[in-house]
Amino acid sequence: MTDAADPFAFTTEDYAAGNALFEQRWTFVKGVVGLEHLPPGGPVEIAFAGRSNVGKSSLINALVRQNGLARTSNTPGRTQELNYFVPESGAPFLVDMPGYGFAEAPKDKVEAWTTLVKNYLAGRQRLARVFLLIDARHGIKKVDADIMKLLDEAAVSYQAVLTKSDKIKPTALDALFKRTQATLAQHTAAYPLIIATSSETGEGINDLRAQAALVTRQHS
Ligand SMILES: Nc1nc2c(ncn2[C@@H]2O[C@H](COP(=O)(O)OP(=O)(O)O)[C@@H](O)[C@H]2O)c(=O)[nH]1
Ligand SMILES: [Mg+2]
Repeated sequence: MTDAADPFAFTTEDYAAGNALFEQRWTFVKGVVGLEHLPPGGPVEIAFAGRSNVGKSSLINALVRQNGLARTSNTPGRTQELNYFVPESGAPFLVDMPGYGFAEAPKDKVEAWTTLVKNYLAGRQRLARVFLLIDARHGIKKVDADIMKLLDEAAVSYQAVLTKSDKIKPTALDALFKRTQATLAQHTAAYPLIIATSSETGEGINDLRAQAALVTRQHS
């Protein structure tokens, strides 16, 4: 997916750092229901954002090789907190977020966790990168575009991560890749590299590990 001429290509060292980061034992720190409960400033944070059911929790489990660390579900809207995970080394925090764009839960609940997500994303000083998960079958939706706008305005670096790549044909994935690239080029805070992943097959997981390690190093 990347070649030697690509300034965003990962090096052997990046992959090694990614492996080392995720070979450690990761643990759950806490679930946060309101901004006042956020851990006080500390390690750099990397957040996993995206629509309900896009595969946020599954991706975290794939990265840490610990099924069940982050709770996954077939029922959209199950995660209603910011869930913090930490490796033995103490950094970074990975933050599993409630999904947005899920309309079937009670309205007041949806509003509460949408507010939490937005306030966290726009106002968290230690937040170094948002992995913005996009379902490879669906592409960028209006709710994603709204979040991208919010992140642009808050100048928070975000990076598109395509999920469930095992569910579509390579040609379709290629087309989505190009479409997503064109869209991201118009967004000021979007990091240019897109990573396609599958928590089922492991595609892109080592790239994402390398990326997380790079972000952590750059912000520590
Ligand atoms: N085929 C496939 N299914 C996935 C993948 N990632 C997640 N899923 C499924 O999608 C559903 C939602 O996943 P989950 O991680 O709970 O999504 P979240 O709501 O964004 O945290 C679950 O049934 C997962 O098994 C993937 O890479 N490939
Ligand atoms: Mg989840």
